[in-house]
Amino acid sequence: MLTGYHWLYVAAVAAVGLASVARTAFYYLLRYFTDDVLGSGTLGSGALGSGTLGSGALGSTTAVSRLPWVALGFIGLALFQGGFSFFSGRWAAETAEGSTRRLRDYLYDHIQRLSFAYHDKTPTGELIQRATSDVDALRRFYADQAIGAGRISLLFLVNFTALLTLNTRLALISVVLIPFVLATSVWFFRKVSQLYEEFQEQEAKLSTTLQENLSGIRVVKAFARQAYEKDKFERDNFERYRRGKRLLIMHAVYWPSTDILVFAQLILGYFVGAVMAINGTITVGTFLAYLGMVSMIAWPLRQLGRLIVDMSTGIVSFGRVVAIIREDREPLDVGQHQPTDPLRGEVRFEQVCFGYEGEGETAVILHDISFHCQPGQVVALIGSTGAGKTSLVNLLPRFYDYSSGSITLDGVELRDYSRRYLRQQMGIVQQEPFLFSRTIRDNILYGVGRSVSDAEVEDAARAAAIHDVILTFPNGYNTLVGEKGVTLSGGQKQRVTLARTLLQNPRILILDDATSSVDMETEAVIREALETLLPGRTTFIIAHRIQTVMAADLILVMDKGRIVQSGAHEELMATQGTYRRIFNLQSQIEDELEQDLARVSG
Ligand code: M5T
Ligand code: MG
Repeated sequence: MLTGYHWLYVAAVAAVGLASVARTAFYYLLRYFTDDVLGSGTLGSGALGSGTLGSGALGSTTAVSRLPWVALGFIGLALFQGGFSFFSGRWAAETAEGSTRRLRDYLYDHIQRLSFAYHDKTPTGELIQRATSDVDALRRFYADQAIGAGRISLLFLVNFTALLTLNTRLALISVVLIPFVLATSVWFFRKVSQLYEEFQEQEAKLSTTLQENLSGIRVVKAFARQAYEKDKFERDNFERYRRGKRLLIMHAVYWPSTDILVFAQLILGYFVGAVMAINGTITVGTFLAYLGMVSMIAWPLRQLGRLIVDMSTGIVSFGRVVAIIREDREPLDVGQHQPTDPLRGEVRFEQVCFGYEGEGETAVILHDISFHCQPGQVVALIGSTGAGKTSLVNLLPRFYDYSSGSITLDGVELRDYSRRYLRQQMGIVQQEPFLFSRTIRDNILYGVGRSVSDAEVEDAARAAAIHDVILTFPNGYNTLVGEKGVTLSGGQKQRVTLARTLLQNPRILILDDATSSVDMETEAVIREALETLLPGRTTFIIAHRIQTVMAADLILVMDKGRIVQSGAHEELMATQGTYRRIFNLQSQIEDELEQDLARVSG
């Protein structure tokens, strides 16, 4: 996670260590100043008293003449400490910000490379939460907690060593209760980890609710469900508050409970020290020095415990982020078959079965699908909703992989092609059109890997019967789509995505209900344009209108995941079955419509 920042981080910890050494040296200098320069000798000349700052060099001079040196020493140490603190802070910040920036970039890239199946089962809000809040917890971990823990550990080591040199027995007595402080910290660490995890889960749920309700705001309003959604949100939010409070209380309980231990530790030390001083085992000066020094190890240690507890958030978040990173990416470039010739577009399905991965058992959605189409043919799929038409065409670009049977493209098994190649060769207009909040031109140009002239963009738009509409927008092709620009109608959106796909000039064209929101007249215009564009490319058209599918070379009638009829229009009309029923139904409705129109105008 710190790749590339390891050494900077080590430097940051080292700098903070040097700064804390300088801090301790500061006290030594203070002692030297008090004992040897002022000559009061209050603290005696125990192990600490002399020698720290090479008193030899200063030894022969008078007390007054030493003053400037001591002053210089203080200034030097202050500069030393300040400088190293600064560098430590700077480097730690750079590590934290830099590595989390990279982590965020990586995470985004990783998320967009995960499979369709993963995205089907993972709520968007959950991913947003992990890519933002959890990454931020990691940043805090590196910027404050880890470095703080390093600093305090060093401080403890330096001061404890000093204490050992003062009086070993006293030093050991001063830390007997420390294991309990640490054990308490570990207990709190576990508790807080668990509570924090629950809190993050709830927060992710809340982001999911928020994200979903905002995307679906039109539905919420249309059904006047604001009150219901508000209650739902409030419930989720209250749960978040409850868990957040529990977490904070747990943090709050930490200080007083360790306070008791630390005070007990201090009092024990003071007591034993006092007894030793009274017995004459140690001098009063040493006792006084001890009083100062022991607090320098007890309080930081308690703070260390607190930092360990805080670090739990970073560690939990780390786990949450890693859980995403562990997910396998959808391999884009894996495929044994490296086609050299341009794709012809012959497609053969043989007894293909497929089901979406779900919790537990996978329900079969497509049963024994078999058909064959020559290069350049038009295959139409028609059938009731939920019959599996979208699922069938989704197998072609390998959005999902079929579970049994075989699909071949130009005679090669689909699994042997890389996904990237397939997706480059296939243009798909998806059933639910999606446009980005960019200009119309950018939306049409999306995914076109070559430089394209304006004329080409306009030709594609003309073929999709959207060119004239675009010209009526305030800025024509440069009009922004979405929240900051125009809102397109369903049919307009479909036609923009159609133009986008046509511009891609794919060898295999997949139109999933691409003209369902377009009126019949416009559809006829599109159909005409497509006819001039289609030659040479295999096309799959999913539609509900017979007129759209009539001209296809092969019509597949689907029902409940099976192909119930297949053939060309004339063949299907000649046999009793679903197709003829749909045809008769639709023509009947049209006839009635025409009669109605005739009556109105006549
Ligand atoms: C067929 C299920 C869906 C339905 C069946 C796209 C999709 C579908 N399904 C999933 O479980 N996950 C998915 O991502 O599969 O659905 P379809 O293939 O979308 O049917 P269709 O395209 O023929 O229907 P329509 O309404 O688009 O004409 O049971 O739950
Ligand atoms: Mg569909």
